[in-house]
Amino acid sequence: MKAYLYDNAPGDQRLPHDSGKTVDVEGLNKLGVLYYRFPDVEGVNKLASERGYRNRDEITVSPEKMGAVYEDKVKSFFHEHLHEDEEIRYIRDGYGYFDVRNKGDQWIRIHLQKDDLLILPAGIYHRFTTDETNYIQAMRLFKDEPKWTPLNRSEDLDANEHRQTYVSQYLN
Ligand code: KMT
Ligand code: NI
Repeated sequence: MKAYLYDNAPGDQRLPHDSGKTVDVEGLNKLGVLYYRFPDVEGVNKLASERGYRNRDEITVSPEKMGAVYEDKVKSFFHEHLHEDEEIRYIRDGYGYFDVRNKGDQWIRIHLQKDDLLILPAGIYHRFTTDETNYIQAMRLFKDEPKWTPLNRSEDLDANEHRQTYVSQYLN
């Protein structure tokens, strides 16, 4: 895992966009973003049972797996959104970027690789993209029914109760 401020330069979303300004794990934690490294799935099982995550699936994002819709999928994952639940991803193979908004509404880019596990709190604005390798395999953890509904950023959404809870807990 490596995290840094996004440079906002033009160019493909899959390029590193590294401003050179590093963000450490503590900086992520202040935003409610939790990072773990689990070399085997035992650690994930323990975390899942502690947090009440009873279900999981695996997704592969790559042109090989997705075919013609790959480019569209990658673009859609990159729309800024939030969820009303935590988003937990455990990387099984490959690489990907999760971008999250910080206190000043700047993007922090988090580069994940195999064995990294990331928890995004409910209500945080974020987006995802593959990197230049165009390949990631990830485990998605969920409590009951999969509920991935992305709510795209808008002024109206700032009034959402999950957003408000997040803001009052982490951005004040
Ligand atoms: C997300 O939340 O955008 C995704 O699930 C993308 C694939 S998981 C690496
Ligand atoms: Ni999401």
